[in-house]
Order: sequence, then C-alpha cells, then structure tokens
Amino acid sequence: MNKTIEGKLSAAGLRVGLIVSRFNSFITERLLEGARDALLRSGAEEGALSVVRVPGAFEMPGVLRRLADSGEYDAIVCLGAVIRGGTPHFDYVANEVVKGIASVVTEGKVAVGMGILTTDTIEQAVERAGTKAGNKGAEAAMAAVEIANVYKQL
Ligand code: INI
Repeated sequence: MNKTIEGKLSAAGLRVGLIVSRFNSFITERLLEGARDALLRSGAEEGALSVVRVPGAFEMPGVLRRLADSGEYDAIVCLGAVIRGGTPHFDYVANEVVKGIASVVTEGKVAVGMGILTTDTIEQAVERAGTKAGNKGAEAAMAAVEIANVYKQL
C-alpha cells in the first residue's frame, strides 16, 4: 500500500496566530474562546498563541497575508462573523473576505483555519459560537492544526 499522510490533532510546538474581528464582537469573542480552548487542550503552549484584532472581517485578509509572510506562524486562524443586514453590504464583505483568505490558503505556505461565520441571522451566528451548532472557532483551529501537521510531512 502507498503511504498515507495525515495530520495529528496535536498543537504541541505549533506557533499559532489568531486574527479576530471586533465587528460583532459578542460572537467573535466566543469564537476566540472556543479556538483558544481547543488549541490549549490539544497541547499548544499559552505563549505560542498570538492574537491580532482587526476592525472587521474585511480587514482580515491583509493581516493574514502579513502574518503568513512573516514566517513566524505554523498555523493562522481567522475568526469573524459576517451577518446579513438589510443591504447588499453583507455580500460584498463576505465574498471579499473568503476570496482574500482563499488566496493565502492556495499558496500552501502556512496552515489557515477559516472560522468566519456568514449567516443570515444573529441567531444562526449564536448557534455556531458555542451553543447548539458547536463552536466554529474551535473547528477552524483544529483544521489549522491538522493541516499544519500535514504540511510538516509534505
Ligand atoms: N464586518 C464584519 O466583520 N461583519 C459584518 O457583518 C460586517 N457588516 O455586515 O457590515 C462588517 N463590516 C465592516 C467591514 O468588515 C469593515 O471593517 C468596514 O467596512 C471598514 O473597512
């Protein structure tokens, strides 16, 4: 059988950047708590976690690019909440953020976790920030850890 490469869910020894938007902070701070909890319980050192706060999700791709290019991180987790309002603003912000993050992901240089909620309602965001649909911040953090450990083997 050919070899199988897969990433452990161990954050031991990983340097992790967490980019968190202040917009909708009542949601994004819950995503951050979930991500930090998952990382620490997976073996990350408290001192190996760096948090960068940005005004809104729109600002996230630029900071992600800077952190990725710095070479100082094994994994970067993006945490934000874009919630639909009564105007087309949601679509512009959500599309650009996801495209911007994807452009860093596809370079394949650093593991990236995409913990940006894009929801129609505040209730849907609450459900995904530590209530009935889990915590998408924790999920994004663990995806980044898994991929960081895959990248180490490629
Ligand atoms: N930023 C968000 O993170 N979530 C949103 O839901 C949102 N909406 O809907 O407006 C939002 N807008 C702000 C945007 O990200 C920028 O911070 C702002 O345009 C300044 O550049």
